[in-house]
Amino acid sequence: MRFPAEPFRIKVVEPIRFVAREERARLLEKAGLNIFLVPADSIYIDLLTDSGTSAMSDQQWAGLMVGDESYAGSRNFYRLEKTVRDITGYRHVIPTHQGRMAENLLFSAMVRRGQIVPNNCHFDTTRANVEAQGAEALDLVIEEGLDPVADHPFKGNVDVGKLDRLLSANGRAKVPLAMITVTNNSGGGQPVSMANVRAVREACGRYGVPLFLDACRFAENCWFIKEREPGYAEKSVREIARELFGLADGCTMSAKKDGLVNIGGFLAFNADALEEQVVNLLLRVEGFPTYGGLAGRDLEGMARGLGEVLDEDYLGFRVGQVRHLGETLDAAGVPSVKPVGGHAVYVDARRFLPHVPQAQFPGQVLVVELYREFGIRAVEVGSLMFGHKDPQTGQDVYPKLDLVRLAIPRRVYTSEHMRYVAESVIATHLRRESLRGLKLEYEAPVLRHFTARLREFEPAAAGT
Ligand code: P61
Repeated sequence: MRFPAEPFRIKVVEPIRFVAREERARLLEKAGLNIFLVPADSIYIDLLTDSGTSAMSDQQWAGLMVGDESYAGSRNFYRLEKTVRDITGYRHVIPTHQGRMAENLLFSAMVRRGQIVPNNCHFDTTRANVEAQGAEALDLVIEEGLDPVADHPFKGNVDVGKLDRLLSANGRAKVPLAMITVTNNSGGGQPVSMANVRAVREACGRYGVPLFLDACRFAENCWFIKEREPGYAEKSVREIARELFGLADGCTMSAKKDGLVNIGGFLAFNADALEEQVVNLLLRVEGFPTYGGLAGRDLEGMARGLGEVLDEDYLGFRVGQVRHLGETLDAAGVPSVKPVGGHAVYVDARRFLPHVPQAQFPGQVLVVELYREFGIRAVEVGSLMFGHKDPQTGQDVYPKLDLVRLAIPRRVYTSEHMRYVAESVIATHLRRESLRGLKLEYEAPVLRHFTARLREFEPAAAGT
């Protein structure tokens, strides 16, 4: 068997539409070749994100019916609190409507202007929330984590030498906390080893700096530890998770990933002093601490999802499904980030389309093609998302990599859907030389990829 088959059967179905190619081409044209502006019900397979797109189980849906919508003291909060305490060991559990609010609360309480917050790689919302405090968000992932072809079992690891130098040069006064993102989304969904988290813990401990996990994909990370790290094969993922969280002082969580819900998150930690500050802010911006911006039913769905995500049959299937897609593409010569991460396959668009210069957005070329020809939505993580003008020189600056992320929602698509995706990407690869670059027609001053409008170069101008 290539990987375990789906450990669930389908009780409810949601029809998806395969609209005609001419209609897809028209929608793309109308959207200025920006896939964010194409209506979702005209997409056949949507791999834009694995965030908030999970299918809930029958038990989770049943849980919604026992939602207690009391303003204060909802029973669903106590269930969530117990679940999170059991998994993490942290005393204080503050629900939030999603991950970025947990980040906002944490950094508002702990980070001041001029300070530095290290991480393996900050996700964009994490970076934005650190910077909103006037602080610097510093990425310290190991060298291999920046190299798409380097083979390393834990490419999400922090460079502990660099961290140690940062801490010894600056101390706690300048570094109010350190973070580790598990798995490292910005680096390709790559896991972090237990040994690395322990080494970071020790470094932080020497300088009295608290350590927090960005735990969105903690269960997938723990599955990789079980598979790859010596000494963990016989431990349960739940035990591994407990050990992982035990090395940190707290975590932020977007439950839209490994909470298996469509909305929800939390901030959890041990420090009593932090609780007061966080709750005071929460009351002003999010809600009472026993609901944190969510309905009671959402808290119940999250509590149940956090239990289900630790099921090892589920995790074996989940990580296996993503890996199988990556390996199928690899076997056909499609260049991608290796090894395959936990939640997504990242196609390397610069190597896929070497004739399209970065100034002509090779990742977006591939995204447009996958939708127009096959009804698949992927997302560009490259020149369109991160390219910008240098304010000093006025020159265009491009990121090192132009990637196309195929993020796989949890429990949503079958292996047949994945086969269709693989065949579509491979077919596109076979005719890659016919694909042309794109030109930017409109860009907003910030986060331009969400609203940008582009057009194709005319054949005669291609490659110029
Ligand atoms: C995603 F383009 N991720 O991967 P929230 N930490 C980490 C995340 O992956 C993450 C959050 C914190 C998304 C959704 C997304 O500009 C974007 O619950 C490691 O979304 O607030 C989210 O969690 C934030 C995609 C978010 C984006 C913002 O697709």
